[in-house]
Amino acid sequence: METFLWKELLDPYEQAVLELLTKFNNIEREYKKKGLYSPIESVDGRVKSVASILDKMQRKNISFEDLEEKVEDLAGIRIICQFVEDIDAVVRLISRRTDMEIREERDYLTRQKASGYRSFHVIVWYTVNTVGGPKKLQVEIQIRTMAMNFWATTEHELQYKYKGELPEHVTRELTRAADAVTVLDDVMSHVRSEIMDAQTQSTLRLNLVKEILGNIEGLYHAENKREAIKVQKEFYRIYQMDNMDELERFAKQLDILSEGSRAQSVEHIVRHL
Ligand code: 0O2
Repeated sequence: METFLWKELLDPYEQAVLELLTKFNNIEREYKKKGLYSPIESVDGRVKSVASILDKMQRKNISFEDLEEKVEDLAGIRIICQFVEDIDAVVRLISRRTDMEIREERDYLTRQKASGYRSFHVIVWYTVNTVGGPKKLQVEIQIRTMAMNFWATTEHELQYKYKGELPEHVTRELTRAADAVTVLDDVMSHVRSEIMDAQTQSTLRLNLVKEILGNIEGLYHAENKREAIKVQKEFYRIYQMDNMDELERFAKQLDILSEGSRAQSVEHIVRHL
């Protein structure tokens, strides 16, 4: 039998995971920068270990020739959401992208697995550009809530501990826990709009503070040090009031002041040309 070059096979998958992690993290950042609620809470990714690939090949009777086609999760991305509703938003987001093409969707939310497992899987085609040219490969994206992830991680560990032969009492407890997860996600859905509101407010506040600090720094560099120190003192006072309206009013006034200061700087430069 020929030597099987695992590293050669898995390197493009490693690249795909790294690229997709960056892309999904950027989506999250973009939402937050705009002061919007992000349906993506966190992202994780991995290339399947050789041991786990071999196990799956054996379990499903997959040959080395069929490996890349039939083991669809050589590259795996896991997207964690806060609420069940966000899962749908993430799937829609993926379907609109031009850099990945959905091959298959597996809905284990409406069709929960017998184990109690709930998650939404999307298998996508994704192209990586390697030094050897472009390579189109499959990536499995698992999308689930934090509660579903807690259950799946625990169950996975227990499966490992008991080598896939879970004792009856453990299976029973896992079923109870899976039901509790469904209830928890359902309850959380009811407070979703309130939590989303709180998060949007907090992001808006963070962005506003960033803008204010940027303007104060601008004033300082525009030869207006004394003014900048005065404004900064006033900012600390307003900040302590913990009142968003006051903070917004202050930011608007500072904007006007900064505009004026910028105009003066330009005038100053023009005069000295
Ligand atoms: P690992 O270690 O996570 O890579 P199957 O035939 O059900 O085993 P299939 O047909 O490859 O799996 O596709 P499916 O059902 O979409 O499952 C792919 C992955 O989903 C699994 O990969 C798990 O990560 C996760 N998953 C599926 N079912 C369960 C479950 O009952 N419990 C937990 N904890 N995870 C599950 P692997 O290769 O099995 O494992």
